[in-house]
Amino acid sequence: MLAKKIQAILTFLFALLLFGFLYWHYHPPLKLKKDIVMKVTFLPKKITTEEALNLKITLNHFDGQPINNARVKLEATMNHAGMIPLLTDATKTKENTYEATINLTMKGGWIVFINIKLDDHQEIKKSVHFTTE
Ligand SMILES: [Cu+2]
Repeated sequence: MLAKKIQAILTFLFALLLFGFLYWHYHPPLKLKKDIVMKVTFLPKKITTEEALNLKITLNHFDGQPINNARVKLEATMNHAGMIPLLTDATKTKENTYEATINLTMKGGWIVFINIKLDDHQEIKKSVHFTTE
């Protein structure tokens, strides 16, 4: 009886592992355009509906040269239907750095899409997931 239970648990864990593996392969980390390095950091570390989320995006070329005239737009949407997405533009705050503040007003899973347009018309898109408490 116990052996059967253990077998069931092991089968479940194996299925979970397999699913995780497939998920990873179908959603590989987004490859950015050649020569561009994007870093996304955010505050606060614990995201709640009471405190605004501050996102900081830095853009550089691979050789370290800053990218200073990008246009950075953010779209925050929840992982369920029926919500109006929140749109905002990030402001350039210093060399290579773009910042935006978003109020994630509902508890649950959020996806923030970061859309970047470079002055050579290249576009970069990346999404970041957050969970508000
Ligand atoms: Cu919602």
